[in-house]
Amino acid sequence: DIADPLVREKLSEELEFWRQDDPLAAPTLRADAGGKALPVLAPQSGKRVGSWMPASERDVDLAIARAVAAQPTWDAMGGAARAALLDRASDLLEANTARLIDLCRREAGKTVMDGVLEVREAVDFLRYYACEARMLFGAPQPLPGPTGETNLLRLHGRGVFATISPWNFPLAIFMGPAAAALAAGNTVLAKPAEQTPLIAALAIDLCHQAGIPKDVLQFVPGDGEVGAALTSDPRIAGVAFTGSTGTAHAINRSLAAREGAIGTLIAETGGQNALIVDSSALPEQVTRDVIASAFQSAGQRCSALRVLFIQDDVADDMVRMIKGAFESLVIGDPARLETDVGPVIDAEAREKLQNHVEEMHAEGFPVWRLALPTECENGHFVAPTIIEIGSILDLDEEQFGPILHIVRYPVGTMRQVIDDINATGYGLTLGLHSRIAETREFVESHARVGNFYVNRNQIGAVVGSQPFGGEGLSGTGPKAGGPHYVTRFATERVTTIDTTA
Ligand code: TXE
Repeated sequence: DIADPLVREKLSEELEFWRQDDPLAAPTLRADAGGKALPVLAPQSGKRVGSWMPASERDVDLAIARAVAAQPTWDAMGGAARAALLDRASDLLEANTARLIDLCRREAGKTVMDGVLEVREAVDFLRYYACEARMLFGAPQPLPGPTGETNLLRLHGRGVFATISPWNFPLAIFMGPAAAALAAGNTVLAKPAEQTPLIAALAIDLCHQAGIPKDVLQFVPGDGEVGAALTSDPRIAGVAFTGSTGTAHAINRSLAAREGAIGTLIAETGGQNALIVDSSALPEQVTRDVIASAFQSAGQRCSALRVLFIQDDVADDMVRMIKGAFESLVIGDPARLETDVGPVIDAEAREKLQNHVEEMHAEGFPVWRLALPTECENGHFVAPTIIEIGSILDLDEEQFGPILHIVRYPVGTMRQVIDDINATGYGLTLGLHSRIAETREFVESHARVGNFYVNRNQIGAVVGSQPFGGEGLSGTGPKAGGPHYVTRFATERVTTIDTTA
C-alpha cells in the first residue's frame, strides 16, 4: 500500500540507487544489425536516459522468419508448459519492481505511484493469461456426436503475432497483449512505442531469463514505419494494437491490402470519456473521483475522464469543490512521492494540448489553469486545466493530457446527454454518480461504452475483475484482462473420428 508511510520510505530507499540520471549508468539498447543510435530523453528534464537503435528492414525480415520457424514447437508445447514460463516471467518482473518503476519514471515521466500500479498490472496480466493457457489449451473439449462419432475441439495459436504498443503504459500494455498471444501458442514480435524502448527491452530480457525462447518472443524496436513493415507482411497472422484510432485504421487497411491469409486485428484505441453527475451524487466522492480520473498519470490514460457532465442545479457547488481540490494538485518531478501530476510524454504532445487550450480560450470558453512551478521549465509539462464548454460535441478529438472539460446539463435531459456521448462515436469508459436506480438503469441500457462505472473512479483495467476495452472508435474488443481475450489470439480446430469404423 503506497499510502502507508513505512512502505513509502522503503520504496524511496530502494529507488535511491536508480535516481541518478547519470548518462554513463544509462542503458543502451542495440538491435541486431545496422542503424543509427537514437537518444531516449526523460520527459521531465530533457536529460538523456539511454539510447536505442530501431530495427532495420533486414532485422524485421529475419525476426519474422525466426518467429515463423519457432511457432509450431511453441504451439505444440501445450498450455501448461507455456503457463509455467509465463509464471516464471511474472515472478522475475515482480522481483525487479524497483528497476522497472524507475525506468517508468525516467523514460515515460511516470510518478512512483503510477509506476507501482504499472508493474502490478503487468505482473497480473502475465499470471492471468498463464492461468488461461492452463485452462483453455490443455485437454481437447469433446462435443456431442449425434451420429456416433467423436468430436474434439482444440485451440491452437494462429501463428506469428505482432504486438504494437503505446508509450502511456510502456510495461503493462507492452507485456499484456504479448503474454496473451504467447499463452495461446503464437510466437510474438513485440514492438514498443518509439518513446519508450528501454523499459520494454528490460521486460523482454526478463522474459528470456525466465526461459521463454528468444525466437518465440522477439523485441522489435522502431517507430510507425517498423510497425507498418510488420503489419504489411503476410507472414504475420495477427496484430494486437493499442494506440490512436487513426493508426488502428491504418493497420486495418494494411492487413486488408495483403495477399495471403486474412489477418486478425485486436485494437484498443482512444476515447472521449464522460462522467455524469446528478443532484443525488455525493459531492466529496465526485470530487475525489474526478480529480483522480482526469489528472492522475497527467491524464494520459485511455480510461481518463475528459468531459464531466453536471446537472445544472448542483453545478455551482460541485464545480467549486472540484476546483478547490484541483488547486491543491502537486505538479513536478515524478521522482518525488508527493507529486500528483508529472510531465506529458514529449514536446509534440505538449504542443497539441497547449494549442487546444488556447483555441478553446480564443473561442470564449472559460478556462482555469494551474501555474507551473519553475522546476517544470526544462520538461514537457502541461498545466492541469479545466475548461467549461457547451457540449461534448464542441470537441473534435481526444485530448490526451491533464485537461478536464465541464458541461452543465438541465434537469430532465439525460437522454440528450447520452445521445451526445454516443454521437462522439467513441465508446470506452463512462462514469455515473447517482443514487437513483432508474437513472443508472437508463444510462446502462442506452450508453454504448465498454466500461461503465457507477459511483466510483473510472480508472481502467483491473485484471480478472474489471476487464477493459471499448467499442466503436475505441476498439474491437475483446476486453484485456477478461475471460474472452486469450481465445481471440487462438484458432479452433475440430477433429472428428468415426468410432463405428
Ligand atoms: O499513438 P500512435 P501516439 C492516443 C492519444 C494520443 C494519440 C497519439 O489520443 O494523443 O493516440 O499517440 C505505432 N503501423 N493514444 O502517436 O501513433 C507506434 O510506433 C503500425 C491512446 O503515440 O497510434 C506506436 O508503437 N504501427 C492510447 C503505436 O503504434 C504504427 C495510448 C502507437 O502509436 C503505425 C496512446 C503504423 N502505420 C495513445 N504508426 C490508449 N488507448 O491507451 C504508428 N505505429
